[in-house]
Amino acid sequence: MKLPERKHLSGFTLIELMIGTTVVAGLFYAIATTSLSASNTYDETMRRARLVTKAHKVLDRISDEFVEAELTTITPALPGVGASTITYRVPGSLAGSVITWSGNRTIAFQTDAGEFDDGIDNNGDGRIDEGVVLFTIDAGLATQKQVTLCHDVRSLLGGELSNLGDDNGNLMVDERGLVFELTANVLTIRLTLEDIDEDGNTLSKTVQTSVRIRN
Ligand SMILES: [Ca+2]
Ligand SMILES: [Ca+2]
Ligand SMILES: [Ca+2]
Ligand SMILES: [Ca+2]
Repeated sequence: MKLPERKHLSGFTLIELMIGTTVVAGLFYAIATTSLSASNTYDETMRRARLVTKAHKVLDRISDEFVEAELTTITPALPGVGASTITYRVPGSLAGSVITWSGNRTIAFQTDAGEFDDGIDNNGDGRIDEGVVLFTIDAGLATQKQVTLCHDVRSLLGGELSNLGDDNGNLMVDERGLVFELTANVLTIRLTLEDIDEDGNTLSKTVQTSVRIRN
């Protein structure tokens, strides 16, 4: 008696199923990784844009001060010397033909609250020796007023390391994240801001502008 032939079953073998599952899982992984990478790139681009916008707003505010400032009152006045503090005066009232000048004004890098210039993150915000841009009106007088124009200023200008050398090639050694440089009647202002995301990644951007001082 002839046994009935075994009917061939269509479908997948176990090995085929395993291979198929692996391929699909790999595809999902590739898609997820690509999406995550694109998302991270987008986030970083947005962070950079926000940091640059913030830095330019501060530079615009500082530049406004020097539209009125008198060249001869600006210190430091030595060409090619960068400083993290600048002092100047602006015209006050006019009595007859005599101009009364304002008290001294200063714009300066100052180490942020709770932070010390010691190479350590004292205030636990993830930044080391970070500073603020401090604007002072009537410096040293009873009428003195101070306004913080910006936080998150990097301890040193972009590309600079604390090593007694000029790492970024601008002829200044270990310069601060805020630098003023006066050459003839052109004032150049450089500012480096830094941002830290929730994973502790640091991002910094440096912007600069130049202002022609009237003389
Ligand atoms: Ca800090
Ligand atoms: Ca510190
Ligand atoms: Ca250096
Ligand atoms: Ca330098």
